[in-house]
This record gives sequence, C-alpha cells and structure tokens, in this order.
Amino acid sequence: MFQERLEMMYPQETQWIKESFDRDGYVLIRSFLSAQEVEVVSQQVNKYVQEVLPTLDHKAAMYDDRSNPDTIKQIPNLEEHDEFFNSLLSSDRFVKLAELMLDGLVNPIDIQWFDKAPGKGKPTPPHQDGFYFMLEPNEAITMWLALDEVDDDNGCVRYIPGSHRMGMRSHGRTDLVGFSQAISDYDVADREMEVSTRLSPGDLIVHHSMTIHTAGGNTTSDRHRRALGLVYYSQRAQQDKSRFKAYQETLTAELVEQGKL
Ligand SMILES: O=C(O)CCC(=O)C(=O)O
Repeated sequence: MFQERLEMMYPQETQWIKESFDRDGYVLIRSFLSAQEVEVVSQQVNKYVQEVLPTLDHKAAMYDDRSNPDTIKQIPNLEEHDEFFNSLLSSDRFVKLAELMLDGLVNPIDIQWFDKAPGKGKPTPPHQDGFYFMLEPNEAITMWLALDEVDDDNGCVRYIPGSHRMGMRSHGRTDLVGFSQAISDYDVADREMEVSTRLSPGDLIVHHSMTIHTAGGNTTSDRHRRALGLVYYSQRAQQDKSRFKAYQETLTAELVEQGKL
C-alpha cells in the first residue's frame, strides 16, 4: 500500500503539480488517497489514540483544553511509536512527491495528527514552518492530508501564494500550545492575500517551509477537522540541532509549568 509514485497516479499532471508548487509555494492535489485508503488511515489514527497514546507520557499529545480529552489538537511523531505511520512516512507515494517538490533527496522527519474539535478547535496563527525547523538552507515541505471535509467553517488552511520567495518574516511567541511562534507584524494586507484550501477526505496540500499559512478555528457544532501532517527536509538542509533542541526543551518546560502539556 502507498507505494505508487506520482507519475503513475497522475501521468498528465506531474509537471503542472511541480510548476504550481514552485510558483505559489503550495499545491493542492485532489484524491491523493482513495476513499478506501482514507478509511484505513482513519482506523489507524483511532487505534493510535485508543491503544498507543495511553501508554505514552502525557506530553505526547496537545489539547485545546487539557481538561477535555475530546479536544486533542496535535499528536506529533506518530512514526516513533507505530509501524503503520513509520512506513507511511517513508512510503514512495509521499517520499517521491517530496523529492519532486524539493528537487532532490529528502529525509522523512515527522508525521503528526491534527484535529480541530467542533466548536472548540482554535485558530492556527500565521507562520512559516521554516521558522520552527531552523534549517540552512531552509528547504523542506509539509504535506497536509485531509481526513474530513474541510472548509472555512471548520478551519481550513489558508496560504499567501508566492510568500515562499519573500524571505522569513519576524515571528514572536504566542500562548498557544503546538504553534508557539506567529508572524508578529501580520496585518490586513496579508489577510487580503490569503487563499483558502477547501478539501475533501484524501485531498492533499503540500507547502514549502517558507510559505506563509494560517487557519481559522472550528466554528461548526458537529464537524471535526482531522488531518495528517508529514514533514520532509531536503538532504541539502542542515539543522541547527543544538539551537533546535534548546528551544524545544525550554518550550516544553514552560508549557508543562503552565499546565498546557
Ligand atoms: O492544521 C493546521 O491548522 C495548520 C497546520 C500547519 O501549520 C502545518 O502543517 O504546517
């Protein structure tokens, strides 16, 4: 499963996909997973939440409201504790797409689960993933695979097209768990350039680590907004590991002290 390459799945469209990504800093690929494959992934996520998560440290999941177990918002590093997600992250379907987007070999980094619970999921602040990744050169991508119908009401991702070519904006601390840094001078002009990505289960969006993106909260009363995020770094990119580790440790300590993790 998941071993097909992009050229086999979309023989006519591979060039269009790459050109769109290079131009806009993101691309939307419809039906990247079939309905049957989405069902398999959803079952594996449920199994992870029910069977694996309870065996892990309490810091393994992030919640919109820690006192409410139905508000899980992010579970990072699924690949570390579950063979299904480990092989999904390194399957040809995703790796070959990452190599096409980044023009060369990649390292699979992380697969995480995102949700915004109905009425509870909070907005994702505007940011560039590269600010968190601390890479030189900043060459990486995130793939975001929808597991539900996703639109403006339940918090779809919104991009600023072409922002991957405009450098790194200044970021500052937020009080949000999971998205600790946001663009500090984000203004009305930025908001006006945002493009929403409305997705169905199995649709995939891919964005560059320099692309500015954000998402609304979930204002619906009955629709979750579940997705998987898969991250790949170009093998040309070097991470400032000691800075990265120091930031993660300080952040985790702060969040634990505030009762958010
Ligand atoms: O799921 C979201 O709201 C945002 C995800 C995101 O920022 C990312 O995958 O880079």
